[in-house]
Amino acid sequence: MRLVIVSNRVTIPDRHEKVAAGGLAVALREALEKRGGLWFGWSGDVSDAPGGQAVRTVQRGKVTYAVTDLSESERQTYYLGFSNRALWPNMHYRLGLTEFSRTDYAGYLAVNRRFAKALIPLLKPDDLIWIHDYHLIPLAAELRRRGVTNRIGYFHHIPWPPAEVFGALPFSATLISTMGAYDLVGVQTQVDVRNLISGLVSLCGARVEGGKVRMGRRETTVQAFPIGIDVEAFRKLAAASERAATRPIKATRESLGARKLVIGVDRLDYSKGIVQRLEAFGQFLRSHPEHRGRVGLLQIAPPSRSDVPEYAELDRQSDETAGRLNAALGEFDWTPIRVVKKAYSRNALAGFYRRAQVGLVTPMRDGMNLVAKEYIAAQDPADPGVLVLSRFAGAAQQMGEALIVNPYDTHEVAEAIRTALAMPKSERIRRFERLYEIIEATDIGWWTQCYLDALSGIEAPIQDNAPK
Ligand code: ADQ
Repeated sequence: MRLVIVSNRVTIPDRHEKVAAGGLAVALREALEKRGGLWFGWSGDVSDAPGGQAVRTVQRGKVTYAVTDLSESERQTYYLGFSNRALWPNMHYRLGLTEFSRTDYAGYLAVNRRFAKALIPLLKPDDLIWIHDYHLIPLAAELRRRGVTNRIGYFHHIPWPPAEVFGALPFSATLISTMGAYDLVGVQTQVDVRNLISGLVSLCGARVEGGKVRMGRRETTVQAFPIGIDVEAFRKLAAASERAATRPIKATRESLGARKLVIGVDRLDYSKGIVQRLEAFGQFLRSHPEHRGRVGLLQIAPPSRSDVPEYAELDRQSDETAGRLNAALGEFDWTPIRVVKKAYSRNALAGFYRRAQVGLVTPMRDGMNLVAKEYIAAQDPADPGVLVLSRFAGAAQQMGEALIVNPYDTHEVAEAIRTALAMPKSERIRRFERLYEIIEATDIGWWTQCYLDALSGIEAPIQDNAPK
């Protein structure tokens, strides 16, 4: 069976690309290359020219990339609007930040319709179709409506909130009912499974039978598939960084000297708890002044979605918080917090993680959080650092040997930093070994394989009766 992947953004690999960018994109590309396949989605470009939204295809080996531009109004409504100002905050349990507009919702549905129409001519009868993430929830229903009977799976990368929270979103019942068009819905954790199923039951009257959700004549399996990383590749990158003389790694080594390093790496997003984390680090330095001058926090946070006002506000807030804490606590020869708003290569990131005694991963809510896994993969097994992890990251379900914290409790996070810095080597090694074992056993290859086995093992779907 050929694999067809659909995701909001598609990056066509450079013909001469040597070093993989890592993570999900690479894993999916590998799965496609193995079987041969098609990857469809937005090119990332905006075009209002006539014909600008036509589908362009590019062949790379056994993989066909098919991309379309968005119009400016589609970008505003589908992408920035409904996906990122309504669904994203709602699904991260942030009702106060959820901005709903009917125009945005109509744009979201229209892009899903347009994607379905554009994809159909490219499909073959036994293609296995795998759709990714919240931008494209109604896509399978649009495909079914047009007669597509292939197996279709969906993977939801972000949390699925409780029915009470999701139900606050206008049209939530209509939107969640479109899940019934999938044969398999994958989410990150058992909590997400429970929330999604209870949403399906309470918002659109689905019945649960033998572990499957039944809506009309169609059955959908909802299952957790915790996403992983390429542990082995990341471990090698990190080990190589010890010898590497690349500028960022060398300069970090020199500028830190004997000082200890606490590291945070996130897209600049309010779900990641960056401002709260800076405050917790300030609290740690206030409560434990003996650490002043001896440890620093490096927060790497490249801006994302800067066109969304809530993100611009967060950018301002994190600058303000870091500036205020540095002014209050810094010394002429020591800056406690460095915020760097840049994307770094995988090599450089791996080197930073390895150099850091503490990995501070404290999202307010996160589907999984790959940084937690990258931090562990990058450690020196003979002298590993300690992961401080929010209980609200999906990763906490698997990584109980981290120091688990509530990111809303500044004091608790501050104390966890202190505990991590003081932890004896034997305990660090014990915790690290358990964590490494878990992330290795559930790496990205395992994840892709489990998902695709489950999707292809499911009986052929019943003829179309997807919810309209
Ligand atoms: P994200 O919200 O993007 O992903 P995360 O899982 O942490 O969050 O992945 C971020 C990735 O970006 C990591 O691989 C990290 O190394 C990289 N990155 C972050 N800052 C960087 C920088 N400055 N330079 C270079 N790389 C950087 C969504 C969900 C998550 C879920 C993933 C995968 O929100 O919960 O784990 O999808 O399903």
